[in-house]
Amino acid sequence: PPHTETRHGLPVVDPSAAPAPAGPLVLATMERARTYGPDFYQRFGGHELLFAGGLGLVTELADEQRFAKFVGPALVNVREFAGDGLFTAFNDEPNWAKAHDLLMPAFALGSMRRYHPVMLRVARRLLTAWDGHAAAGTPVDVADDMTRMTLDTIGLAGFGFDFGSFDSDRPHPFVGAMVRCLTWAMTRTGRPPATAAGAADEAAAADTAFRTDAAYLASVVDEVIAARTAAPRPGAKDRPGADDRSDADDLLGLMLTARHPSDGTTLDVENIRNQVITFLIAGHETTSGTLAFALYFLSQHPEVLRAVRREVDGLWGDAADPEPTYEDIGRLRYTRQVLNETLRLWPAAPGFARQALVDTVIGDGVHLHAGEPAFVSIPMLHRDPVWGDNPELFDPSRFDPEVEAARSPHAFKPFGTGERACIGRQFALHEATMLLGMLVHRYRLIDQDRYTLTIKQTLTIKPDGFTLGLVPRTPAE
Ligand code: MNH
Repeated sequence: PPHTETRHGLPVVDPSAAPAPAGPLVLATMERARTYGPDFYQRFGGHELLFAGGLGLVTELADEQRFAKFVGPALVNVREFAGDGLFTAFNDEPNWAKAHDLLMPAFALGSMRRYHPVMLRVARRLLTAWDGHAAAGTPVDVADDMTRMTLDTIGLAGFGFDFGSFDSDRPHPFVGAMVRCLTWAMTRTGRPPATAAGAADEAAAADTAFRTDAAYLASVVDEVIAARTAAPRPGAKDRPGADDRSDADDLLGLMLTARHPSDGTTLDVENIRNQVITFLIAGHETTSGTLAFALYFLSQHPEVLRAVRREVDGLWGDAADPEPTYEDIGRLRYTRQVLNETLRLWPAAPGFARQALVDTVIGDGVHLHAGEPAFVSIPMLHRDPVWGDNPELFDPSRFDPEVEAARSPHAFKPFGTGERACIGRQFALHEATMLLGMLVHRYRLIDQDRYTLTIKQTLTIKPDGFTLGLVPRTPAE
């Protein structure tokens, strides 16, 4: 590594001396880790933040006795539109534990049985759209269509609300407003000082645009809640946006009616609004990115694609329109390994932050004082030497059960860690495994533009400008 100052034996990277490479933040962090090593400090203004990407430090940061989630500057910015929703709540905010307890049952593995029919219904919307492209010989914009699918799925499965994303050539306006809000949250903290020429005006304009977008997101939330709480009246199911499901044990039903055993109260109105916005965003944005990356990897790895085909053909044979059952999804083991390997190389949410609860020492003499944050770079953790000497190679056999069992459980953290880890993991994996299986069963995926992977980052990452050609397949092919 280049000569630098050190702190507790780790390099201190000073952006004024070594400017961040241009491009997405996640790539800049990876580039730094390749230059200075997986663990380093980065100077920001007057302080230094630890970036951890090696298995040793990350294992210690995962210790819930000494560390907890840190709601850092970017998430504090997200609080401007998601408030004390689960993802952005502070650890000691009572609404976090309350909502966590009330909503956990909706995410237990068994609950996926309930969501399965809705997920299948939305997956079929995507197939219908893609059949049209296959017939017309036009390519599909992969990330856009994955976003349509996952947004409609969380809307219908969680809230009985239909975004109808496949009825339009443009993504639902919710998506654009959300992407701009997330980008605002990510970039707000690193803005040039207001004294720089034009900077104050630019910042004010960005904030005004943000307020407009945030108000729009809030209006969608109102619509979602109103569609449920408005007194049922004849023809209610014909209202735009309203779905015809009347049972109330989905996410929104729990939010509105479940009472916490400790004090018998439900979530308060403001918190429900924050949870709805949180789940509409967290429930689709990362799953769609993961699916888009998985299709990219499949298009580049014919031998892996063949293995997925063998698996889905074994279940569905040459059925023109298979009807995947809930149990089928658990049988798609190799398909799930493909998703895990995708999440290893390009974890859609590429980092999370931890905070020391006590003065402590990690690794080889790295002191952290109580309250001090550290940022975990998931893509670097997922390229640690524990993954072998060719970590860039896409190889789903890394997740063969016996291989996985022999590896540290801390080597793979695409869903974060500890009690603040992702609540929607089973939901995402069920939805994504089913869709990937159905797509591979139905189409040959043609990389007709010889796509080179480029990453686009909002807070989460996606392949940018990735398109595929589709040819209907007969399962013998
Ligand atoms: Mn999800 C937290 C990644 C799908 C809802 N999610 C997290 C965290 C990561 C994450 C990482 C922890 C962040 C942190 O420590 O600051 N989530 C993912 C990925 C996928 C995903 C990679 C898909 C693939 N997440 C989903 C889905 C839902 C969801 C689907 C909802 C249906 N996630 C959440 C919520 C939290 C979260 C809610 C916050 C949980 C908490 O803090 O209690």
